[in-house]
Amino acid sequence: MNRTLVICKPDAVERRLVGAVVGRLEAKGLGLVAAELRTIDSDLAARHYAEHRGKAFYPGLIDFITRGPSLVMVVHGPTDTWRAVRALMGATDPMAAAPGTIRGDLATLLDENLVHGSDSAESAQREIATFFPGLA
Ligand code: 3AN
Repeated sequence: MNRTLVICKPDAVERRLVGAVVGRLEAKGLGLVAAELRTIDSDLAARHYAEHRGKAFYPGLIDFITRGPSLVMVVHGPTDTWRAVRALMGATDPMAAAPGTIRGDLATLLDENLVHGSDSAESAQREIATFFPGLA
């Protein structure tokens, strides 16, 4: 799978870090296929985060991702693009994320960790279809 879904979440837009995130993807050599500034509604958020439903942090996660615009993107690369994006993002918890990664360099909070990237080829395919049905 040479495409993956990336979201610069509302905290990235609020903190004016969208350019830094896109810059890191582009500096790596990945390209944009689609990009849209969009406020994710609660239906779409529930579909996207279905795997976390029922967890203690789920309501906060939905409130957060819907609180303002996100930059939703499809990114392409030579192969396994999702893997390259995950490496650039760093660990889910920014305090554990390695320096040099987006989260390691630019974030501190687990629930405001700037970016989302699909975590497998299957997730990439599903998430691209969810956010950009015309591209699937
Ligand atoms: P990632 O964003 O690295 O793919 P996921 O899919 O496990 O991580 O989690 C989605 C989002 O849910 C995370 N970005 C984070 O904001 C939130 N999250 C995950 N685990 C926790 C947790 N234990 N406590 C609070 N928020 C969490």
